Amino acid sequence: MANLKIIQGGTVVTAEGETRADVLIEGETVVAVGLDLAADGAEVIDATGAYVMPGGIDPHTHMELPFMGTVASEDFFSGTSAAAAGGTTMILDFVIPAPQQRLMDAYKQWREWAAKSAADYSFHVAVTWWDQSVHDDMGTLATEHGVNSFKHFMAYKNAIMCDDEVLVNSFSRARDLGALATVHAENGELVYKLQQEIFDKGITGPEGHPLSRPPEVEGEAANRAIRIAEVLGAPLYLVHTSCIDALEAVTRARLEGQRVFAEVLAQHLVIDDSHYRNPSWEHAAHYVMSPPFRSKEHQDALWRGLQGGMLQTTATDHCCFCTPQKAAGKDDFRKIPNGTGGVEDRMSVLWHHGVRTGRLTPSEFVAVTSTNAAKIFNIHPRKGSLQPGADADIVIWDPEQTRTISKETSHQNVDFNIYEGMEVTGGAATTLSRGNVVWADGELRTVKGAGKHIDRPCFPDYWEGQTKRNTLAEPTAVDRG
Ligand code: URQ
Ligand code: ZN
Ligand code: ZN
Repeated sequence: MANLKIIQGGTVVTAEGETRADVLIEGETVVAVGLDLAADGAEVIDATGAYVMPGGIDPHTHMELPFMGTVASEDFFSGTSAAAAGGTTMILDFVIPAPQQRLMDAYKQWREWAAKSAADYSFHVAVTWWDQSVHDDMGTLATEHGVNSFKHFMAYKNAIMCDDEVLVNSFSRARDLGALATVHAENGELVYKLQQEIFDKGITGPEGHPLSRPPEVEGEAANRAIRIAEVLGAPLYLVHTSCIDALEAVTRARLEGQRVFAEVLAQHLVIDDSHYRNPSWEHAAHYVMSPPFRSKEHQDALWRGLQGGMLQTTATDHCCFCTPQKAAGKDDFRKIPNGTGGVEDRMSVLWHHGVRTGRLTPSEFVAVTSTNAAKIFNIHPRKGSLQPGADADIVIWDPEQTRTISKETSHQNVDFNIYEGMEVTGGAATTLSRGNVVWADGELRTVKGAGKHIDRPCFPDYWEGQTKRNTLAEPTAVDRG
């Protein structure tokens, strides 16, 4: 038998429940989960006193993203390595074509960048403009390259922002392909106008950023995207839902049976907007991301949304810019590259603030950090599960491991940590990527290029149950003789 490993003595936790069991791995694949497994000659990995869970899936990262005149400081190797140190074994990143750039050309570029990844990855592809070639490339990507999700930025006017015409064309195309439309929901026209007004008032520092993107701006876009998707019968996924206004739009739609999914970032659950008024410009600038951090009542609502199933996935939107890069906006907050890190800390932050507070059970933790994303993006049970036949992407989770998050001890390639000083209990003791140990004993053992691209098939049959707008009876012509 090929190289056998057995993870012994742990409590296996999946989205379905938890049980004392061992996990037998042959090569890159889980072959058995249970007790008294035949494991002659297997390497034993001791998990006594620990949980054994599917490795985390982060459905929203931006490694080495060219953005706002610079390039994110985390690349695909360092980013997937930092992820492994935190228990995450797969990322879903984004191909973001420039307007007028062929989607296929951008896709090939990102595939080249991602080849250095240490663990598995896949890509959402952004639609940032529209013509027949975009329509055609979406088809090629969906049928030949395992892309089943297409992203739309409703923010970032004069850059990658989609207007309603693009949304309508692209949502329809995604629906017809059996692919999922996803959105960054902020009204980019309102942001642009508010930025101008705030800057003209002489507010040039990072405190101007949240003022130009209030929750209403996200709520409007979330509702608009949801309504467009409803009329077209297109399933929809909202990334980084950050506020009550957007959560209410998602909740209304889901309660009416519309197929809408929503994601929340770990940082939006535990960090508030007070950082924007920090006396240090650099400190405040490192919290400039979009949507911005919100006041406390929004965090409480997001936790309730996560607990109540209105938010299904957690992510990080890991998009790092070092202090000198952030300084591009020293005199104008509109020029501060938007983005924060967190790919290494997501799972510990969610365990500490979610499971240890009683908000989430360990099974719910697995669902929102791994399994739900695998199901929504159609790679379950290969990913996001621990059943025989699954990839052996596994984290041995030490529920008592306590650490203080700091840029000094972080493996992320960025000179700031948004969770700096936060003490968290619960962390990855050992992480395996397709059966290979990539993190153990506090040491990274990642190998550049060992990660694989994961194809995500479309959902042809998925769309049959789509809700159409109730008033949209089947259109018929009038016979006027
Ligand atoms: O908007 C995004 O998701 C990318 C450009 C990362 N930056 C951010 O501020 N969220
Ligand atoms: Zn975004
Ligand atoms: Zn993003």
